[in-house]
Amino acid sequence: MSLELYGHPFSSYTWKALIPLYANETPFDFRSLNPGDEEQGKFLKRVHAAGKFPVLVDGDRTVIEATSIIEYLAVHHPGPAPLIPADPDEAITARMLDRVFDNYVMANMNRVVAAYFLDRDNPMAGPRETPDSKEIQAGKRGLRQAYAWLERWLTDNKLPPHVSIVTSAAAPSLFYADWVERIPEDCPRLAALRAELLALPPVSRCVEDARYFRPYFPPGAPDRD
Ligand SMILES: N[C@@H](CCC(=O)N[C@@H](CS)C(=O)NCC(=O)O)C(=O)O
Repeated sequence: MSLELYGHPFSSYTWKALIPLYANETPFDFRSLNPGDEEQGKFLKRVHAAGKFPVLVDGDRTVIEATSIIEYLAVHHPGPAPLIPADPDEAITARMLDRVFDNYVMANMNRVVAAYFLDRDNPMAGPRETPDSKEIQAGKRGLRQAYAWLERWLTDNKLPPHVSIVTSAAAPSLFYADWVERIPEDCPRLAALRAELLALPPVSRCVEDARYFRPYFPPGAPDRD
């Protein structure tokens, strides 16, 4: 039975699971979720601890959380792209960066986006009349702090040269984060990394498949990328 990935083409965490699947040309069926679909909502509430996506189903095994999905693919559906470095010490660094991109880039980007929703935890509740400017400023401040840390890290270190858990976390988080708070000129290495990531075929495939949904980006999508 083929793998199934439940997600949405415009969702950053869905990209995080799609990038390793595309990079390794792993056969799978994409189950695109429709926001507001009651049946799908029930499914997500049943299988995910917070009703979120992506969700990977492999026969009778269900895996939630994008990081764990990548770990699962590395073990059970390996391919030419070594998603987790074989060297245990390099693997620690890869997992550390995965946490940095999720917790400080993706989370702060999402904080800004959520400031446009009536209920920050429920995008389906609709838009606020006026976005929460305190939340927007806090998210942007967090992004600038994360950018500065990443720039310093990239000055002294190199990323794994292949598509890995780091690429999968970095590409969607930097793609959308730069839309809400532009990577500043004093972070040239980080800006270059974002451009390199967007040029990778598995990443550009996600970008293209999501293009249609850009008008729905709550803070407004810029006319680039
Ligand atoms: N920690 C989760 C986060 C997943 C997540 O936040 N997914 C978003 C889409 S990008 C979602 O499900 N949003 C809908 C909702 O929260 O109801 C992961 O790593 O997979």
